[in-house]
Amino acid sequence: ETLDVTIPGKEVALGHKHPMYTVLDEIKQVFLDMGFEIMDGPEIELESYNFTKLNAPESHPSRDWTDTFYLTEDSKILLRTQTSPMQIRAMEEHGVPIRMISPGRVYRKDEVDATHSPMFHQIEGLVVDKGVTMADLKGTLNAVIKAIYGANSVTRFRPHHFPFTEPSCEVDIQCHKCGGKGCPTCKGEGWIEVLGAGMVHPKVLRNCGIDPDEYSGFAFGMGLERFAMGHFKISDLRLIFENDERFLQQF
Ligand code: 2NL
Repeated sequence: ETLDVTIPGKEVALGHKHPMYTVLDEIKQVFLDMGFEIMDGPEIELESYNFTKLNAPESHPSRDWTDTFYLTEDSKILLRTQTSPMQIRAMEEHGVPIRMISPGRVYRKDEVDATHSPMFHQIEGLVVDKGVTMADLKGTLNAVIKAIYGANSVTRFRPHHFPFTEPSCEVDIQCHKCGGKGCPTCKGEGWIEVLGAGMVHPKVLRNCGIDPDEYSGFAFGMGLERFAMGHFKISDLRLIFENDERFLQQF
């Protein structure tokens, strides 16, 4: 065990832990208890790992220079827009079976406002083994959500589309404030979106040297700031990054 002295400000002052670390540590523990490994990797990535191997077509809008921070003129090197490239590496290097999560910073060219930042944090997860089905996806994510949001939480799985999973879904929890009737907390919806998920696309498995006729898997992703904001009732995302002592001392 070594101490990484380059990790800044985990304990911002005696007795104060940054809210992002509180939620990160809590979510990591839930997955560790379920037998997942935690893996992290580079924030500077290759275009092939961030997009191509994930089945993002050449024309996909997220590849545009107005959406993604490219570091070279030829658009081959970029700041990762999600932590999935780490999961591609896990499949290629670690091999099957896999149960892992990859938390970390990701970058997108978004204007700063109360709910957007060009740098934010994500946790993605990946399970690959023989015979993994949508039932495993639902069972695992329901268990995770109950561990994080409480045993009484009610979930809803809605069909969605991602290039890297098929089928894909988004997962909502019923608003704990109004019980689904609609209120300011859920913006009148009755439901709050918490994560995106799906069965790993056979092309993505094949791109990583895994035979989709033998193995299947599910993957998911969630934004950590959004979770922290809901957990601590933080109204403006900018507060999380500004390091104002009056904010930090509340945790
Ligand atoms: C979201 C949705 C998602 C994934 C991430 C993934 C990774 C690999 C293969 C397939 Cl290597 N999928 N990741 C899958 C579905 C959803 O994130 O809303 N994120 C904030």
